[in-house]
Amino acid sequence: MEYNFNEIEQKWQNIWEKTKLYETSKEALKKFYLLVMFAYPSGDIHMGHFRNYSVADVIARVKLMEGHDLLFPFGWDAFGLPAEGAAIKAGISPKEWTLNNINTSRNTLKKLGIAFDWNKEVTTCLPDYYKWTQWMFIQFMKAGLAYRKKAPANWCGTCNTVLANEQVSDGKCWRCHNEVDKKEMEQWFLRITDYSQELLDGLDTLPDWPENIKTMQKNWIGRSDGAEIEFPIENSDRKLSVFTTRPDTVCGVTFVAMAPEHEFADELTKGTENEAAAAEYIKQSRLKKDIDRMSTSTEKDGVFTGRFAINPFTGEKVQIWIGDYVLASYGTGVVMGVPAHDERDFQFAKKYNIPIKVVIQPENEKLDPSSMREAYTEEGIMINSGDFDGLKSTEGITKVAQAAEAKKFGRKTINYRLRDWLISRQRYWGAPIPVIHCEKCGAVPVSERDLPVRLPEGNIDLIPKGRSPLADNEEFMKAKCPLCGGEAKRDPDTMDTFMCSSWYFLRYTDPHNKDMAFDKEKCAKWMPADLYIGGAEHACMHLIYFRFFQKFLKNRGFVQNSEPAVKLFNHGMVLDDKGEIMSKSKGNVVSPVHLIKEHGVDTTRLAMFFACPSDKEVLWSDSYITGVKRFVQKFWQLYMNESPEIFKNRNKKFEFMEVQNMGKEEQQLYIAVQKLISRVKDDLERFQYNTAISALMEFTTLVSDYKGNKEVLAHALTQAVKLIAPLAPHMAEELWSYMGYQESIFKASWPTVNKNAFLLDTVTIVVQINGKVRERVELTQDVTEEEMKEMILGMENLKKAIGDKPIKKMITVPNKLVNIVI
Ligand code: ANZ
Ligand code: ZN
Ligand code: ZN
Repeated sequence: MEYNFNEIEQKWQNIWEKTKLYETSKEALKKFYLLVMFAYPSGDIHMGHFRNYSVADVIARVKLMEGHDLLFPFGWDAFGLPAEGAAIKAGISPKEWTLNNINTSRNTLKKLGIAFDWNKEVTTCLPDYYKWTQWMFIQFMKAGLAYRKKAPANWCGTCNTVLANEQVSDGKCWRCHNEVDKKEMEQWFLRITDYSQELLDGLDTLPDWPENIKTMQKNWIGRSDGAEIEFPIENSDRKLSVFTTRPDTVCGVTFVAMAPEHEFADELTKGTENEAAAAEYIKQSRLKKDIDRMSTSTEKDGVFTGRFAINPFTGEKVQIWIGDYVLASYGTGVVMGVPAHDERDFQFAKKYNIPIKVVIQPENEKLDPSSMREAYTEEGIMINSGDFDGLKSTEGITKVAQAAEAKKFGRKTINYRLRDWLISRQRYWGAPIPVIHCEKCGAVPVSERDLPVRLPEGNIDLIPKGRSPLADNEEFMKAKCPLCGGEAKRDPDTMDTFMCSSWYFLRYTDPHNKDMAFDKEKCAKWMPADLYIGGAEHACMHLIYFRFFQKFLKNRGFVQNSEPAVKLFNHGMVLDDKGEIMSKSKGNVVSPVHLIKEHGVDTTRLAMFFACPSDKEVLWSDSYITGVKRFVQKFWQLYMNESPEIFKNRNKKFEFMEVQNMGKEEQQLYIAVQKLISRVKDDLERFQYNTAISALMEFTTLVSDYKGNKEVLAHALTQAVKLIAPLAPHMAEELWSYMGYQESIFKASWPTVNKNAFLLDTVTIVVQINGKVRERVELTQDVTEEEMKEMILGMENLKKAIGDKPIKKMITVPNKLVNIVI
């Protein structure tokens, strides 16, 4: 009576499909929206996908058994560069390549038995989807949140396209890991910075998001509270405005430094003897990378402008420098240099012999500028600061900012590190930007009824040339201006694919709508997602962008919630047996397909779950299968050993009295079942599937040895099969039908614990006085230490034995022993 997974798994997958078991109900009365990050179809499904989607599948099945209306959809993040690479290499179109991969992957996912509602599938590269991505872009335009700007953009020469800031880490491209350069280009930006504060505030409303993700987002948004202070320029009516988080140090300013890109930089040096040197310096530093410019380890250099600024607080004259450690795009692009209290300023001053003036004194040390080795950046007491002397520096921050404001040469300000989102890509395989450029009217959005702007198919030369392949497609480029009707040109660029993935979860709620991106009511029924499962690598990209879209759409009245997902769970990665991340580009991908052929879906997924908790990395090795396979067979056998007859009375509920009066063996099994229910439920909720499986394994051994009556056995087996159902759905269905049920086990109710049974779960506790055994007491398991002490000290013969001698201490070993020292 072997568990014949081949036949059984196929059989149930067919039945599930035929009975539409996973089709989302229309009611959404007790809704649960389970969202998994959709997939990039780069080939077939690999172990990483298999793990993530199976982890989610367990929750989906629990939710079904809890009686929820479940929305558990899937889709494809189908635009993007790899399709172009493959197309150039293999000579098939990006569309064909992508759709082939989608078909293969979908088939595999179906074989893996994941409970997706395939009716809800979305594919971002198809016109019925990208039409609405374009519509989204137009909404941003209408709201004034999409704008065009010529700006130095992050340029990846390998991918031949620009990148958003979020897509560059440590100066490298997120996709190909090659170094990123700068290139001046006209680009579309979305004004995500308008949402900096909302994006930050929202994080505080998400207690069920992992702390590390929230911290990463906070740092990425990077709010800095500080002040702007204006320094008049000597012999000029202009002023240099600086942004500082330390206004308390303003009297220690000994120079002002501006970014080489600053608009005054050229002008300031005109006619001074430093003009030529400054011009050369400006040219050189524009070539440098931001990452090198910002780093504290590289040497800071700069050039003196020959000009001076006046410190508005002290009237002191300070040199104006151009220094490329000052970034043009942050704050005002100018810093007040306080060498005594800022490390970069310190290094700069040392290098160029600029004076150092101490204005913050530590409590028990006297700083001497001539012997300082590094800046003193901590708090302290203000000195050399006129009226502010004696104040704590922390108070000084506010006081100085207030004073600047009162005297009208400054104000409190908040700066964010977050930059606007650059969304133009000079690539073919993306959603065309729905804009027409007219010489008379400028950049005009395509009218909504003309959407989608279709991506041309057929003969497109994809070999990268540094501009969009669409730019050379005359037929595509030619357009009529929607405003004046004149000859005009389309925007040749496509949108960052992160645009497509920023709203797919909304489309799932109404995926077939031809007239709208989604119906507001339908969306409101399901949103927000109750649980979002996906990788942590998206912390500062997708997971910020999708929150931004949601907030924007909320402000425009299209959605009701301001956060898209209530709870976020990051699953761990699957690594190969050498500890490397499995990825197609590394060529170390293990396919789940051969595993399920050989061992079945249920065994493979149990093995994967059993390896470790779902948020941890798993080093995959086929050896995990062996142990689990034995367990599956043993579990199966428990049921096969019994005739289906014993399940006749399977729905029996046991009253407390009945349990109390059972034989010892029956009672033990009954209590073990209750414990199992409580443990498995708890473990699954915390994504600790591994310990849930151990509990089921222990339980299986217990039942194998059980020789008591069949009524309690039937109860035990009925509960156990329900508990294993989310983890091993095919086997559970087969056993359920063996037990005589007509309907799917996923329509059965999720077990509840009979907690009363725990009252019968006693242990014998040995009570000692000064190390000598005096008494044995029966107590219910797991009473607290306090309860245990109280009960024991209340016992008559122990009271007598202790008499009036004071108790020095009580040593307790839970569920075993109490020693009273008198
Ligand atoms: C004077 C000062 C004195 C500063 C001191 C710090 C310590 P965060 O916290 O990251 O916002 N800064 C301002 N604009 C800059 C720019 N465009 N490029 C490079 N650095 C810039 O950092 C704010 C601090 O970074 C500001 O406060 C400024 O230096 C510098 F004892 O002003 B501070
Ligand atoms: Zn790249
Ligand atoms: Zn026009």
